[in-house]
Amino acid sequence: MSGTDLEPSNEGPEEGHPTLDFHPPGDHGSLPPPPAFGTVLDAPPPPSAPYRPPPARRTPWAAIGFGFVGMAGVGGAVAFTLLTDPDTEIPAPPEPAAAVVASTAGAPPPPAAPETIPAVPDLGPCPEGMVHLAGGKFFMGTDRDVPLLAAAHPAHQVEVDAYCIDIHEVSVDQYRGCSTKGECKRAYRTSQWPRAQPEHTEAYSELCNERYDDRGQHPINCVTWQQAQHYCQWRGGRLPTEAEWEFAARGSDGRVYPWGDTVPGPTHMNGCGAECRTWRAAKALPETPAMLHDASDKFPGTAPVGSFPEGQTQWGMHDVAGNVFEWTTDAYRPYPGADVDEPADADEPPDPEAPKRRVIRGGAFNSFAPDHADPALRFPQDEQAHTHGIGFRCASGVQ
Ligand SMILES: [Ca+2]
Repeated sequence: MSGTDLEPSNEGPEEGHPTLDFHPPGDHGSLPPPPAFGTVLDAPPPPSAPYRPPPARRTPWAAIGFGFVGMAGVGGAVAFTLLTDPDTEIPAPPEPAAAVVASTAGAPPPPAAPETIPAVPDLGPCPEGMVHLAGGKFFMGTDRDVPLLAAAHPAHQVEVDAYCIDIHEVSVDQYRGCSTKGECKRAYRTSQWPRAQPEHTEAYSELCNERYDDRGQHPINCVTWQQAQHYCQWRGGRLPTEAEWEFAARGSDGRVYPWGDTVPGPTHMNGCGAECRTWRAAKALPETPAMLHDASDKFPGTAPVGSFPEGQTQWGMHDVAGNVFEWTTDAYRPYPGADVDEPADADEPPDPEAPKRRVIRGGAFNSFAPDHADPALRFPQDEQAHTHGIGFRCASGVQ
């Protein structure tokens, strides 16, 4: 994942909980740190990284009148219900993808998930910049016997209702549209997380995009869960639930990656390729234990959103895998039947005011293994953390 986060802890993986030994963006005790912005890199920006502006606005955000509290409550309740509904014994095949998307605008259904042909986002009844998903059933999580995915065990059937979700990760310019008006707190210029070492914090803070004036189209990062949630509320929405995020990334057809079954390459996502190793060497950092691929994706740090069109989802969402991890609204809770010894932050804590760990999804620019691109990947991160490897996208109910 992001070089900093999904790296194993300094102590190494603990037996029985291999997945949870990886920390979300911010930790870099032993693994490949993410490329830093502002650093002289060996590779120039990719030529084919044009930011594709969202389709024509159909419905103004303000007109949605979406009540965050109500929606969050419903979404949370739905997610909780789904996550506590042990359907692990239902090995039935997922519902056909056709049941997922439906356009109320009469537009034709999206293409059958071609892996290289960019999909045309279906706005449906959603605001500008968001795609409409009609909802459907899918198997959330995975049964793949991969340590990195242990927290995503087991796969269990979940059904989500219709919702809208951002086509792109929220950009620096978009976030500043709120923070410069005093409506949102400015993003941090330092990267911080619970187990961050001082020397790491200093190095990785270079990656906080708020520091730069020429990163407007890059994803905003170094924001806490509350900052992300507040921004989405300001727009009239909320952060997506885990179930909504994974459904949007994978759909119902059981594909392995957001774009299909093709193993991640340098044109699918902003992950950790050769450019990652070069950057680390230039920083005199420990060599990354692995690379997503041997080629360079040309971005040792974040890339402008929408720079990897081949990696978009069947419904036209970009950067679901890679670039930055994304906050979801849910507090961490092991899936029913999961063999992990982790507390469920979704449960009522002894101290109601105590910060919870929220689930982050999607991997980041320092993701060094194909499994990081599996939509089932999930990590708990302290909601007060603000790291270089975590950004977000917003969701909302359908008007
Ligand atoms: Ca992402």
